[in-house]
Amino acid sequence: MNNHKIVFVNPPYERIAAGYDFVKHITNKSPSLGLLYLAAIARDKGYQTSIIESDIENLNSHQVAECLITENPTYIGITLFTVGVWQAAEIARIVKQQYPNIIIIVGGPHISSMGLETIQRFKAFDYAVVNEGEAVLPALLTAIEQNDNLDTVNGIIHKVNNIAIQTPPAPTINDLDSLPFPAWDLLPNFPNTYLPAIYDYPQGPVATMVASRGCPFLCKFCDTSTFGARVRAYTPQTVFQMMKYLKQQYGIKHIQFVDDLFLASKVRALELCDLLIDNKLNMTWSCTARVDTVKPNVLKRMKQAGCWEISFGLETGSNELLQKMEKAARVELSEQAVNWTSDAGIRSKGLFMLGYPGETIESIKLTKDFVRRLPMTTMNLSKFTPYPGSPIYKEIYGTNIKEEHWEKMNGMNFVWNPEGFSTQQLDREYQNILLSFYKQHKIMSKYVTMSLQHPQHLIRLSCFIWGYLIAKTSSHLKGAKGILTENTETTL
Ligand code: B12
Ligand code: SF4
Repeated sequence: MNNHKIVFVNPPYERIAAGYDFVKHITNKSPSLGLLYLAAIARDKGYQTSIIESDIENLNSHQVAECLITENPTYIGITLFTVGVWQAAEIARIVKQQYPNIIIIVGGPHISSMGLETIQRFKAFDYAVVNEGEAVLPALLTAIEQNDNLDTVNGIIHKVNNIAIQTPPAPTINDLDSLPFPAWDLLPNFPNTYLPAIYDYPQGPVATMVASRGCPFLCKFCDTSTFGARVRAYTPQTVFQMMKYLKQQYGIKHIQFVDDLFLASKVRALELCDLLIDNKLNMTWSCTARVDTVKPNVLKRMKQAGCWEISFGLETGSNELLQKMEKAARVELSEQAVNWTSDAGIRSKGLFMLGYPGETIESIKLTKDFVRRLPMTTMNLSKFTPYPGSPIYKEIYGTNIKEEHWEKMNGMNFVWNPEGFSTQQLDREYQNILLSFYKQHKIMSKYVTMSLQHPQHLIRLSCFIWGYLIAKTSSHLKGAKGILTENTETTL
């Protein structure tokens, strides 16, 4: 053990849009897996390590700063999604006011795409780690402690005379099996308070895992900067061992794989299925998949191995828009994949997007028809957001950093509108698409059945309905005709 303390922070951020408070009862409460890996590495290197999960622990930025001031660690490591940058900067500012010598290091998806601009802009962030952190963070800490030349540490951003300087990228980690297991034991109240969205698992407790990193595709709305294009994977044996560990150590019953491309290799996926079946692990799990990677024989085996739900990035019912997004999939292929999944007895969750450049009244209509045709159990609709790091960001904003939009970049706000649409119009269509799916009799009865099967779901569902009714009434009283948003200006 060395004398240094490091506290990792997942900062608070607005998960939802104004007027949608009730949604928090059904949203995902997953911890930052990235911080769990980094905490495990730091602990192995002898650092005293802890984690603050601000939202899940219900802490605002001032409360997080207070905890950090009480702890007074040598280092603070903050993970940054674009949506969390401002609040993280506020935490860093308050901490630095009290203890200017605490070293604040940031990393995460936002830094992998916009690190240099962010470090230059926010003075309280001392260093940044770009892309994967497991090898670079210890190298940075050693260099700081030994007063080495920081230019020799690849994959970081540091400051010289207040000018941010980025060193060449560090190599990606090839052998995922060499990493320690994420430090779930450092999470406050794990696993009980880390539940995903209400209907995303049959039975808790739940944990998230990755079986691979990286994605070679370039869908224009997607930010793949952290892990890059090369897919690297755990061996199926290690994935199995990790699942078994979670079950034995914490009683985890359901795993959510959050890889970009869980089915990148069918051989690996089938090998994992065989291990799960042969060893009767008896856990359920869910994953994401591209529609062009599923086949009936693989789906059948996945079902036998406990696969409960697959999330597909279906995006829209318009082939023209899919083409504009540079998605390889087409509507017909998506339909086939969801049908095969349903035939195999696995639930499908469709991930859709509204307001992508080129969206028209016609494409919205195609999406409404499409969602009603598909045998999905759940659909998520996000409001198109040009995230830094996505190819579309550069097309829309060029090299501008557009920081005033960052706090709204959670998929629940329209920060950019396609030609011919006001935000209010898009918000109305947003509700219409969701309602055209969820108001179907077959879907409502599925949800009633699921709620009756799991009392935990029933409690959260009641909170959601109660909140929804209050929000809807208040929206009517304010003259917004039931549109659940307080932010009706057109933001361009
Ligand atoms: C699981 C997941 C979630 C989960 C959990 C989020 C969480 N707190 O980690 C949930 C469902 C809650 C979620 C929500 C959102 N997500 Co999300 N999510 C993912 C997903 C699929 C995997 C993340 C993951 O666990 N990766 C594995 C771990 C090991 O990697 P990691 O966390 O990035 O950490 C590594 C490095 O980034 C770095 N690092 C990270 N933090 C730090 C800190 C320090 C100090 C250092 C040194 C290094 C470092 O080192 C880590 C280890 O190598 C990614 C896609 C992807 N491929 O990453 C999208 C992704 C991160 N999500 C994204 C977005 C936009 C969101 C939302 C904002 C909106 C939305 N529509 O979903 C919301 C809400 C924001 C939030 N913070 O919760 C974008 C982020 C883009 C951006 N620039 O902000 C991504 C990249 C998707 C995409 N391709 O566009 N998400
Ligand atoms: S949407 Fe999926 S397939 Fe497309 S680039 Fe992102 S992670 Fe890869």
